Amino acid sequence: KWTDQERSTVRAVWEQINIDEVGPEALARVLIVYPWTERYFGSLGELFTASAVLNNAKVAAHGRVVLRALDEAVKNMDNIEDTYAALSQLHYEKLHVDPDNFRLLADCITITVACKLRSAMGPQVQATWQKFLSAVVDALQSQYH
Ligand code: ZNH
Repeated sequence: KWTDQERSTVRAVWEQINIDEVGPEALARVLIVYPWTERYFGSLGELFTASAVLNNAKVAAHGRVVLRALDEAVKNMDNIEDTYAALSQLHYEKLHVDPDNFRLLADCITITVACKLRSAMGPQVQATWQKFLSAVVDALQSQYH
């Protein structure tokens, strides 16, 4: 389902991503733009303002966890669904995350990456990257029923 071109594009984008930067920034962005996502992070503290979100160490730490998990998908592009089966189940059964939020976060990841790669992320690269994240989103939803 992936062409060689798509595989190498996803790998090339991934190699340029600094997890410690993109993870915290993307998660902060989703919390700022879609404030209702805060409800899942009751333990994060008081995220009332953008600067509170951006300066929250737990947001940063969790952002890194989420981005690190993407590495698994990059390494298992042909089997993303199985790779994330347990993670999907966790979000469904235990965390009760509304699955619509996965796409919101995926979009925030793309925006954050685009802001860093700039011209290196042309339309073709962006389309392939979004197709990849779309497969990730589908996989995270796979155990919802
Ligand atoms: Zn999530 C958790 C991944 C999205 C919410 N996550 C988590 C983890 C991981 C993840 C890896 C850890 C697990 C364990 O510990 O075992 N996520 C992820 C990914 C994604 C996501 C990859 C996409 C892309 N999440 C999400 C969203 C949300 C969430 C969208 C909401 C809104 N998560 C969450 C929570 C948690 C998690 C709440 C838990 C945290 C703590 O720490 O507690």
